[in-house]
Amino acid sequence: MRIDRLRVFDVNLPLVHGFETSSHRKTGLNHLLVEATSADGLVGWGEIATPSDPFYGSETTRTAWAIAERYLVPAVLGSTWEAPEELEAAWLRIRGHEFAKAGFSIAAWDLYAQAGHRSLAGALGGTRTEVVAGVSLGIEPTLDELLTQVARQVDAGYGRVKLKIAPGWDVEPVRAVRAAYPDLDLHVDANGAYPESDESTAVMRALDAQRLTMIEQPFAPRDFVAHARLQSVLDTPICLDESIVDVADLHTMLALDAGRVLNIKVSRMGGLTTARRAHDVARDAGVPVWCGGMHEFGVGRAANVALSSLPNFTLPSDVSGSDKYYARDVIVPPVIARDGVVRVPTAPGIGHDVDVDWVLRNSSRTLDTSA
Ligand code: OSB
Ligand code: MG
Repeated sequence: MRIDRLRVFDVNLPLVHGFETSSHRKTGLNHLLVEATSADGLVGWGEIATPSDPFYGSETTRTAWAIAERYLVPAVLGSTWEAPEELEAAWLRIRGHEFAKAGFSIAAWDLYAQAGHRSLAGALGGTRTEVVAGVSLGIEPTLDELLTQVARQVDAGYGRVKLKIAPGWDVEPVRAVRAAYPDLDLHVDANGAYPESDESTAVMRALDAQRLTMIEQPFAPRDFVAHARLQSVLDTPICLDESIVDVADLHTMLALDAGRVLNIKVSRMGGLTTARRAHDVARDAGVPVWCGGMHEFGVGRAANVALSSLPNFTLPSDVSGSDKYYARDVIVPPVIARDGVVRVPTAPGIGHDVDVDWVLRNSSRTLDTSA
């Protein structure tokens, strides 16, 4: 395989419903789409689903664009490879910038699957024909508005709901949702917003009594020891998200018992190869995983669906239907969830067509490079 042409599109789409986390609120997303054309005319797609601001991780849309233009496009263009991990070796010496790398990794995997006449899920080793989707709900201005959002998603058929929490918006909203839905598969995500303190421990113990499936990333990403100390006094599993950017981080989590569930994000782990490796390591350690989302457009969302078809993705993934986020997605058909379940495509590659006209109409700039 050789990639002879790369295009990177700087795409903006408005969100159907604004989303607030512990760090900030957003009403639209600005992701980069990567189109890779092989020497024999196959076209693969990837997505760089970085937030615009460096509040989730250190990357931004602008840093991703700069790294893509200066390092990743030159590394990828014209190089010859058999399997995606060989192509990824071309950027091994670039430290960090996992979201930027993930966009090129997904495009390479899409090409690789198409060349083998296989679905992306099949190429990755996926075994499920459908995956269970959950929704992630942001912080709402009032409890009533939160309950309205939960009701909307439960009525739409989703059986798992994750609530964003932050200091001042935690025990009370969780109790309210739990009281209204005693049997709902419910969990919380703090995005690292809590300091390690007696007060935070008291909040987490109160949440521990709410029968949550997990408490995601309560403390700062690099603070594995704080997570281990908290896990030792909680029954509810801690799930790590931001803390785990490579397989070494996962080994640290396992060695310290700093978490008992892993959220695998293709973007955060620098692409599908590392994401799959993390799945295997977690499986061997008996740690369940699920696929987290970054509000991906359809290209990244389709990659998440394919990854979620691997056997150890035993918890619902953030692969809700495109319509939860976007009035019109960049792929045709969009990702569709019925009764909270998404079918895994069987067509070659990501299994959806990219609506290039819609991509172009929503792009503020395009990088177009040929070998
Ligand atoms: O922590 O999972 C997170 C979105 C932006 C930044 C961080 C996170 C999220 C989500 C999105 O929760 C979930 C989704 O894509 O449905
Ligand atoms: Mg998270």
